[in-house]
Amino acid sequence: MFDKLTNTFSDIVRQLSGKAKISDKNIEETVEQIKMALLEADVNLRVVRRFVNRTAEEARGEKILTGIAPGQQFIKIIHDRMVDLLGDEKQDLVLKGPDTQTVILFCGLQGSGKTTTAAKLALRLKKNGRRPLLVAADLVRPAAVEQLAVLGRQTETEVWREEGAKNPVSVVRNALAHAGKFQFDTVIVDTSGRQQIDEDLMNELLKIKEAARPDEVLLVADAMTGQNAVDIAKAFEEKIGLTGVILSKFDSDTRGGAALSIKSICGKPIKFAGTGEKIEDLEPFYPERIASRILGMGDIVSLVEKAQQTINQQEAEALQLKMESSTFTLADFLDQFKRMRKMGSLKSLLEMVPGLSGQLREEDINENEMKHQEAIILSMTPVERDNYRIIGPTRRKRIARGSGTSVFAVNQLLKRFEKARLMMKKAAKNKGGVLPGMPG
Ligand SMILES: Nc1nc2c(ncn2[C@@H]2O[C@H](COP(=O)(O)OP(=O)(O)O)[C@@H](O)[C@H]2O)c(=O)[nH]1
Ligand SMILES: [Mg+2]
Repeated sequence: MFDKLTNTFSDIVRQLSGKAKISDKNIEETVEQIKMALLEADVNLRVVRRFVNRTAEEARGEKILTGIAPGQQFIKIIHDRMVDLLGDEKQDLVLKGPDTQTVILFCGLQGSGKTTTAAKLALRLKKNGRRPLLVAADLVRPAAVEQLAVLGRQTETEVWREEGAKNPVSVVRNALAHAGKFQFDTVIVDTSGRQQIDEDLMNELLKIKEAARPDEVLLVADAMTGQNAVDIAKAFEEKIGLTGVILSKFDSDTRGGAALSIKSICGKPIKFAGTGEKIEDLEPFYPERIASRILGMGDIVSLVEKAQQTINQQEAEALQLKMESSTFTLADFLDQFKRMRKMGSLKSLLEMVPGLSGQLREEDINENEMKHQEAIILSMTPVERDNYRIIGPTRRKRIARGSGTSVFAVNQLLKRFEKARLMMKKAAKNKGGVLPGMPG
């Protein structure tokens, strides 16, 4: 799933991540690439349009954060839009307390995976300490009841079945009574499907729904059918009313369009994804994780997030001004060290920046050394911090002693500071992003 999409997005991410400047032309070109990729992945046209429009709009309006490469900020925007598309937050099932029954109704077309998924969910709930009862209410397909019985044995879940029954509504009523009497806390109803959506199916489902008063109405949609799955979801939502979707066959080699369109088109969240034929193959659907996977770039996103949390916008702007007017002092340098620390371990931070870690010498990512450098600056007087040029040999000796380091270390720090100053001046000129406090 998503292989091709991931390839395209990885390319886009690679192109953007190094960019020190994002022009309107970059934005146009990128959203055009995204558009093509999404359409090719069979994402609904309306969804694609909305996606690229919002992404471009946000990218144009974004304030450039000092300390973060604009390219990376743009990637973060794409990522966030993608998370939105997939459903924002992970949606849990509504599960009620132990003294009452939670009823979960499964629906969907024939072969979409209802029966298998019902059993998978029962197994999952059992592992979470619940006591589910499976109900065989598919009386249309001859072997359906037997199929559920087999799955019930496999998952050690009791199955409510009625030999020779004709009316699924009465089967469901009896099952509910049984569940109440024997303290099952979750009742999972498997229903029949059809080759395609028809009146009979919808009427039967509506009757079952009326009798079961379900807490969850889950549509099992086959991811392999792409756009068709989206249309089906929309139809079921309109006729029956859903609380969520389970996307089955997520393990298949499909283009992912269904996953990316369903939430926007039918308005209901994907709650689980079926990831294989085995009974354990059901996973909660995490929009965040899947978006990162599609973009192949979870690391950049967490980097930008971390920086956004840490760098106060005002601070950043003040710094930008300083960089531009080259009044960047040792005191600012010290601030930057502190900020880096706040952002977490320097090493882990740098490892998240593609292409950067390789360029750094070991001494640059030595955190111990960073502490020494902080100590050196702390041993300077405010006047010295303001104007590094006055720090001659005598002062260097004093600072070395005060900070418990050596004159050599003080010399090195000053050299590095000069280099950083230079680099920042350059970066400020083209509004480029350098990591705050990155010694050259
Ligand atoms: N690979 C894969 N196959 C699945 C998945 N879910 C269901 N299937 C298969 O799809 C077929 C139809 O499933 P079934 O539960 O009988 O569908 P139903 O007619 O909707 O009840 C079966 O062969 C299942 O093994 C899944 O997540 N991945
Ligand atoms: Mg079935």
